Amino acid sequence: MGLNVTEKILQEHLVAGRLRPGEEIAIRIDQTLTQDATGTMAFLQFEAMGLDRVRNELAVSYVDHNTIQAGFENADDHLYLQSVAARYGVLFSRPGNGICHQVHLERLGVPGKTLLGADSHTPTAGGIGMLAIGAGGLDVAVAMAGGPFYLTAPQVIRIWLTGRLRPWVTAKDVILKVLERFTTKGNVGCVFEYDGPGVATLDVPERATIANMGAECGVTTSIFPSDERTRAFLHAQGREEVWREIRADSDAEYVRTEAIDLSTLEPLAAAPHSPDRVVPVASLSGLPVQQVLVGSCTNSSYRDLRVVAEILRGRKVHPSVSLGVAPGSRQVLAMIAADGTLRELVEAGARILESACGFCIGNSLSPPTEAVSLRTINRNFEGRSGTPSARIYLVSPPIAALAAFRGCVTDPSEVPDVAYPEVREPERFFVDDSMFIRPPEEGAGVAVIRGPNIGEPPVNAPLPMTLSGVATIKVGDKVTTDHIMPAGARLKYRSNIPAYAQYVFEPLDPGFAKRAAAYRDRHQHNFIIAGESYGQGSSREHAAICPMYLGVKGVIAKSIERIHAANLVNFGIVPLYFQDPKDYGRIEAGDHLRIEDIREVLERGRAKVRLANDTRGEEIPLRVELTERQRRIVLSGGLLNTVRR
Ligand code: MIC
Ligand code: SF4
Repeated sequence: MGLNVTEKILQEHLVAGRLRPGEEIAIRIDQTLTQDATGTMAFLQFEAMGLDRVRNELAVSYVDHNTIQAGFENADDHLYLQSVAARYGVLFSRPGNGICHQVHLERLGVPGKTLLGADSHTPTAGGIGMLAIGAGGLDVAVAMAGGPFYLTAPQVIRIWLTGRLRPWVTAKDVILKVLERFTTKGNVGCVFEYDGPGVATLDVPERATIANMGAECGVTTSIFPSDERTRAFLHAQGREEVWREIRADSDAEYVRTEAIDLSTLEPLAAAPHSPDRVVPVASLSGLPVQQVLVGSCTNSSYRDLRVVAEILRGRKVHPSVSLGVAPGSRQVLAMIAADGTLRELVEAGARILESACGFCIGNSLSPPTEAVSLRTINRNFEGRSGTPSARIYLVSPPIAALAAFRGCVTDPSEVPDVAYPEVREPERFFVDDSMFIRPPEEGAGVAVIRGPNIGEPPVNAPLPMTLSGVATIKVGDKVTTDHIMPAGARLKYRSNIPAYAQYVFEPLDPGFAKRAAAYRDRHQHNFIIAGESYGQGSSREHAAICPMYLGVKGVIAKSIERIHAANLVNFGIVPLYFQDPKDYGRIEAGDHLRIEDIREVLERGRAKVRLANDTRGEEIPLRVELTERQRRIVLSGGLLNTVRR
């Protein structure tokens, strides 16, 4: 039987298990990436493992998230990251070099290799045929230590592309179409593999946009074949030597095929407050817009910015709109500066922003109260922009550009006088790797700099015999890690768990942290009760570490997203599932809950456990979905405890 691209790469990297969908496998990780918001914790954990040097092929530490530096905290993190990179043999990408995913695609990604990144959008590198997976920082620390990465052998879904995109329709609309069909939930354990004659019509930056935002569906990763266009991209980046062809065999099998005819797509938008609330742009036509932001790891390539500049050439940003543009990397910035694109943007009235995540993570440019903001980013969760009442729509760069000068959402059919710009892929990208700092051959003598913001990774005690405490919070469906552990203004506490833990569930229940800490101090365990698809979105393991710090011992949910479930295990919190989703209605916040024999259940590998709701005098059956390895981790109170041993 032939293999698909995903299976080929997994096969080459398999160190344990069998490639049968649903079974746990372990793979060797070639490259790792971390960014500053997840990286400080990942490196503190790496240090706790007591090794002298990273052991994987290439470890890169990017600084791109917390570049606002209001207060000393971010700058302290950067110094720590730079020094710890030199100490342990990690390539350091300085602030200003760009957003990790964009830069990795340009300068370091290699078709056919594996990449594990402490960021949910790591699959961006699937645009060049790399098997790139997002994970929590601790899993990445283990990979840097040379350990394998454990995952469920995926169900590979083929997305079969035919036709060619029409003018005004872009890669963003392809992935929005995918989101419309698959939604943000129910795709755990799947991989999207793109194939078909339409693939060759898309260049690498377009493929990267599609692979990037597959993260919103919750899939393990998305991947494109590595073909002649991949080769052309790598050639233009001056690194054709890393190219190799990787295609699915003609008799490869997939669990399912979903076809998309590119030529039938229209411009789409994701409406507030979820990336899967997909509507045609035409249906929003005329909606007044106060802010337009172009950037993020989804849409900040040279092509994306060129399209915006061409549409705006000779036009001015509408007086009621504030337009911001953030080039995804220093390479993109240098290129738009050299060819006049930057000047066109400035002449139109754009605010030029740093090559970093910036507004995408809500650390700046929050829109006004109740404003409509059109953004080319990937997530529009409520409040993520920093303005809870704002309505964020996710759109493509050309749709953003039209709104910027018109002042309202505009379907291209309404402006026949505006020509759709044809942008050619550059034959040569601007290449200058001087913003990467290479580690010295020998790091033992390098001092690691720890400012007052750099804490210790918290340790957890082994799982108690009995869990007994309170349903401290009950939340609904699709609660994201932005709800659990807000970023934006709170992001600067990422290296300081006691400080950051004060904000757990802040957007949903600002009293949660105090309540949970009080129960913890009275030796009560905290439980979180959740609906479907709990922990969507980012990979931030702080959404597990900080609850752990507050004494959360169990999450009882209808379903939990992949990265978050792994993070809970890594920090010794037991993920449990309602056997009957209707039982969700049999627990209310404040109920007293008890699981008598949790240790025994895990030790014996049992798949079921009974939860006593003492407040109501009822018993609720729950499912345990942990592998043998995960049971051991939870029993010992988290991965760091087992790794140390
Ligand atoms: C995000 O887009 O939510 C982030 C910020 O990049 C996160 C990582 C983090 O929380 O640091 C992600 O996507 O994993
Ligand atoms: Fe940065 Fe936004 Fe991409 Fe996350 S989604 S890596 S915050 S640009």
